[in-house]
Amino acid sequence: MSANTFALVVESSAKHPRPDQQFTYGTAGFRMKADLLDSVIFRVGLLAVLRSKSHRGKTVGVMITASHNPEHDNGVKLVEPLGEMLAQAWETYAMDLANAATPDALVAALNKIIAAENIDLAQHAAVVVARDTRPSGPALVASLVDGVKALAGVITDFGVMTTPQLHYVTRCINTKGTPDAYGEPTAAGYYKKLADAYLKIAKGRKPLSALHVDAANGVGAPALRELAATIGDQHLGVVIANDDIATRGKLNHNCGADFVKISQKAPEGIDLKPGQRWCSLDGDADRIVFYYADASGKFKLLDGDKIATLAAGYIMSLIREAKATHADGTPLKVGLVQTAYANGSSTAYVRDTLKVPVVFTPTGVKHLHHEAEHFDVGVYFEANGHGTVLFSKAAVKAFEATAGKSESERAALEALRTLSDLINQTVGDALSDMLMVEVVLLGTQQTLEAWDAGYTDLPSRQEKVKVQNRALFVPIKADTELAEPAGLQDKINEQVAKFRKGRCFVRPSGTEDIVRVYAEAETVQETEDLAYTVCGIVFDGYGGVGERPAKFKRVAA
Ligand code: 16G
Ligand code: MG
Repeated sequence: MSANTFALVVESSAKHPRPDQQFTYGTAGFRMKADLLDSVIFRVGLLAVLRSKSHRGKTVGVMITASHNPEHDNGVKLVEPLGEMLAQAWETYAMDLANAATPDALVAALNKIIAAENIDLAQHAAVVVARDTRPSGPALVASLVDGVKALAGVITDFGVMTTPQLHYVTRCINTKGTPDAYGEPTAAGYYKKLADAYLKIAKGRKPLSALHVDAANGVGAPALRELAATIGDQHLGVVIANDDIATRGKLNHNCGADFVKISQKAPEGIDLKPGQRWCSLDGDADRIVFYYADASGKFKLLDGDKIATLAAGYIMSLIREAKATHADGTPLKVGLVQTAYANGSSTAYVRDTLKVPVVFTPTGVKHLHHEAEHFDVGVYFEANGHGTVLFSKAAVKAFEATAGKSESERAALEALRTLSDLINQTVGDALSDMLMVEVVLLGTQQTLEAWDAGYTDLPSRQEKVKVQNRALFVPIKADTELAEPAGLQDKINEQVAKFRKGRCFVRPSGTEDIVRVYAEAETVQETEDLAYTVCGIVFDGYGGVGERPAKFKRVAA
């Protein structure tokens, strides 16, 4: 293609100059300080048009968010037509475009994608975009619009939405009018779909006590308010805390799912009383964790692992009750997908008590999602609270085709059908997961304490170490070990062997310029010792930068 075809691209890209910076499409897309993102997002607009054309004009989604990260960060990720994360090969294209240093290089990168993917430039292209509540969002949407228009794509701006809502509308648009129609492609359609499914199960049941929701001062606050209004307060009592999206600096600040999970304490400024039920969303409402204070006032966390076991246990019991099988009588395959961050106790509970097979993948939703698709009912959750339950076409068919011989069989089948509507099939969704948990607890009239009693978490600890070059750390075996730097894994193993129930791994973050250290052991003290010892080993021997945190331990040579 001649440079002429791209005259508008070259002209527009001059308005979005590229800073001298290397950009990486990581675990969750491009993510960094918002003021570095203008050129990247313009170029993501170009890429989104090409992706749509390569899907023969199907609509591609773009979400502008930095999730649980600080308010001054922002980010962007692309969503495939059925709501999945961007295909891996296209991540490379995204980086080629973002890092092209001159107009000529940009045109060359575009031509390379067009040739490799055999794209017909005359093909129509459609893109939808939404953003979270970050102040930098509107300007970045404008950059994206410029990019989409520079390649003559059509763009629809859905304004402020949660990340899962953007995934939902993308799938709805592309399935509208087909047998796989997913719903109305609007925010209202999303609330109605969830509310209808929830009410089918909740109506006629004794409501639980109010659920207090920390909305991280983000988009989850207005979204939950809409959802709760659509459901009606006689069937779901929610009390929303941290719902200030107007005041700068509050988003995710000392609150939200990530803060609660990492610091293992309640958000600051809330009054957590024994007997209350609490949960926290993250800044774009695709993660959720629950918690409560026990009788002595001690903070107790119910993280993604606990949600996964609750869901898997409940769905297994429904399948048994419904006697649902494939048409040929073979049982439905239920499985659970976890990452290295899953608490060891949860894995043991799933395998030994629930008797559900467990599969491990590297960190990052796309890996878990993909693996969960191999089951009829694939439950996947990261410990951080991101996850969902996927139902295969065959499973949905089984729920529909099975007649049900008794009242209880029919009720279980109806519950399974409803769950497949209630649970977001595109991506982990805090609001959908919240309703899923409520439905399970309603069905069994369980308190958070009773839910928590299934198994006891081993103490765990997550730490960060700032290093010169995190790319030197090469994880293998689903992030549980390091292939490089040479020798480091042996040193970690040597430490782990000293602790009862010790487990520890180091991996480079895909979203921040650090490496992460995870440790668990029999006691809190041992867990901290193990974590800080390994942090010290990494910092001292493998390029630690900045001030050495005093808590990091030194190992005698
Ligand atoms: C992103 C991922 C999440 C992963 C986390 C790891 C999505 C939607 N989210 O938040 O799955 O756990 O990154 O972050 O893909 P890290 O690489 O910085 O530890
Ligand atoms: Mg998030």
